Amino acid sequence: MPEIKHFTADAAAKDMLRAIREDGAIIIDELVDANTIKALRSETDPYMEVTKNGPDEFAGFLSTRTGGLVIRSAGCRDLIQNALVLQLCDGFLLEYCQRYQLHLTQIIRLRPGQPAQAIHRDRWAWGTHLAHVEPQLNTIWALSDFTAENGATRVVPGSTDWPDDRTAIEPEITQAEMRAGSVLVYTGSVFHGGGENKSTSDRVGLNITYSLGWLRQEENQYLSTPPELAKSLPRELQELLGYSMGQYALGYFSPPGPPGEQPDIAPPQFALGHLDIGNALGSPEDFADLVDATGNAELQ
Ligand SMILES: O=C(O)CCC(=O)C(=O)O
Repeated sequence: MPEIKHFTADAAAKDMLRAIREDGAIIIDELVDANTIKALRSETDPYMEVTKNGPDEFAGFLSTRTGGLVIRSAGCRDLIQNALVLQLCDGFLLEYCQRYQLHLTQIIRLRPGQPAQAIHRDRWAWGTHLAHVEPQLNTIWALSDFTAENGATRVVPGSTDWPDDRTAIEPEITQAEMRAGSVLVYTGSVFHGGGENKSTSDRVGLNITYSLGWLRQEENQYLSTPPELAKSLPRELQELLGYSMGQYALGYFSPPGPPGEQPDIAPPQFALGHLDIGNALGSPEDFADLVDATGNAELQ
C-alpha cells in the first residue's frame, strides 16, 4: 500500500514541499496540542452540533459541513494563519500567482455510518480547465483522531499528474491516519476523498484551503465575513480573505455614493477603512510583474 509521508513540526519546509510536489500530500504530526484543539472545539462545536446533514451523496447524507469559521472562531483564525502552513503555501502557490487567498473554511464531521466519499480532485471546483497549474493547497486539521475505522481521509499518493478520468483502485489508496492536532496538507490535484466511518463516534476534521488570488473562492469570503466584521481582523488575515488586490487591476471596486464623495476606483481594503489607497489598481511592482508575465512591451 502507498504511504503518506509523516513529518514533525520542526522538519525543514523544503523537505515537506518536495514530498507535497512528489506525492500530493503529507501529514505533519501533532502540529498543535490537545489544549488548542479543545479550545477551538469549544468555539465551533455549538455551530457543528446544529448543522444539518449534507444534501447529496458527495457532501454526505451522514456528514455535516460547517463554514464561516473566520468570524466564528479565534482558534480557526490561528490555524488559518499557522506560520508553517503559510510557508508551505508561499513555496507551493506563489509560483502561479502574486497573492494567494483563503479558499474555504469548513468543519467536516463524518457521522457513524457515513459511506466513503467518491475519490476526486479538489481543483475540479473550477472544472477541468486548470490542468496546467496547481490552483490550491489544502489542509485538513484532525479535530478528533483520524483512524482507518472512523473515516480518515483516503488519499492516492502520487496521483497528481494522472489524467482526470483515471480511477484509483484499492491498492493505490491509503488513509491519512493521524492523531488529533495533526494536519494533512494536500494539493488540489491529488485524488482523495472522505473515508467510511465504520466506528461509533464522529470523525471531525477542519478543512482550511488556500487558492491562487486570481481564482474565484469556493466559500465566498466577502459574504461570510463582510466588511463590517472583517474590519476587526488583523491586516494579514484581511488580505488573505481577499480584502487586497489579487494582482494588478484585479479586484478593485467603485464605492457607492453621490458624485465626488468617494474615489472612483478603490482597492478592496478601502472598504475596511484603509484609506491610503495609492494607485488603486495596484503597486508599480504588481504592474511590472504583469508586464513581465505577458512579455508585452506595449503595456509599458
Ligand atoms: O472529509 C474528508 O476527509 C475529505 C473531504 C473532501 O475531500 C471533500 O469534501 O472534498
